Amino acid sequence: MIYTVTLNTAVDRIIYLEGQLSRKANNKTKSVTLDIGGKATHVSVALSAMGIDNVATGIVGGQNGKLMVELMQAKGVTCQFFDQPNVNTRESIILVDESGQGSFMITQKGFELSVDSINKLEMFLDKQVQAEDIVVFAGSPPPGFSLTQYKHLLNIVKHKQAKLVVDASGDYLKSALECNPYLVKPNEFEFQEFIQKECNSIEDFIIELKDLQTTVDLWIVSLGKRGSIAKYNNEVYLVVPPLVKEVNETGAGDFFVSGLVAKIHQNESIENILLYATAVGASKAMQPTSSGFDLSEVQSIIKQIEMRKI
Ligand code: TA6
Repeated sequence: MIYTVTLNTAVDRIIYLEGQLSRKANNKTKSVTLDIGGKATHVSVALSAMGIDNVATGIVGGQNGKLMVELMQAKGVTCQFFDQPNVNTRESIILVDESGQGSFMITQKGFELSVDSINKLEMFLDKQVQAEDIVVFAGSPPPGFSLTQYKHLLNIVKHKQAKLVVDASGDYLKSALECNPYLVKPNEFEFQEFIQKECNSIEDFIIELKDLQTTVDLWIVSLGKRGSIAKYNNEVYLVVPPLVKEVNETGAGDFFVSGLVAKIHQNESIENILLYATAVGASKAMQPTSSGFDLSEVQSIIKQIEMRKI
């Protein structure tokens, strides 16, 4: 089974604007829509659309939490979220203008998890997760969630001999690495923060990733529309997607992770894992919403991807 864990759930308020967003101007909205936010939630949405069984878990609260779960269930996701009383799942604001230059994302911090919520989640993972399952932790943990608590949660999964997939940044990424994850996927900014060096070109990223001493099976640095660099079994791959018409790239990284997880689950080759994930991520960027992607686009995008071992 695949489990996805979102510690800091969110509802995305996507605001579509007329023209290009500019300062000191009256920026007019065209329309506003609410969609599923948070990161691991998107992984579940994509896996369910691919027909791959999975369970989405995490902590929700209030009206926003209820809405997020309803939106996920409407997309066929099996949800096992724990409801925390007297709090509301946060809202993330996504601004999409007509400049064709990508979206703006503004996120709230979210609510602190109660001891009761954390216990429920820990007990759930401890009871359900079995050897060879895949468990995905993606997104920023909520305020007050300590590194010790984070590691404790990850170690529950690790002790079950399940595959741990982590999409986190900063100190949470460092803590995750102490739990021997199977896969980590920092983006270019998170990776530079991690290595504490600036990378000014794709070659710089390749050099740094090649030099990295790591016990992680699959390290991937995502570079947005420039693609990604992956290190697997000491081999390094550069994967470059075709230029697609980017409408709203919010969540493209989450959908990329879903493609990785789907093909890891199906025991595919590393090449197929990377090609599929890249196409799913690119397909997401072509959609206006946070949780939309078109499976029928994936095969044609795969044919246009350039991938080479370096
Ligand atoms: O990757 C996009 C997204 O999942 C949005 O839907 C938004 O809710 C946000 O990321 C949450 O990110 P965070 O790192 O704050 O958990």
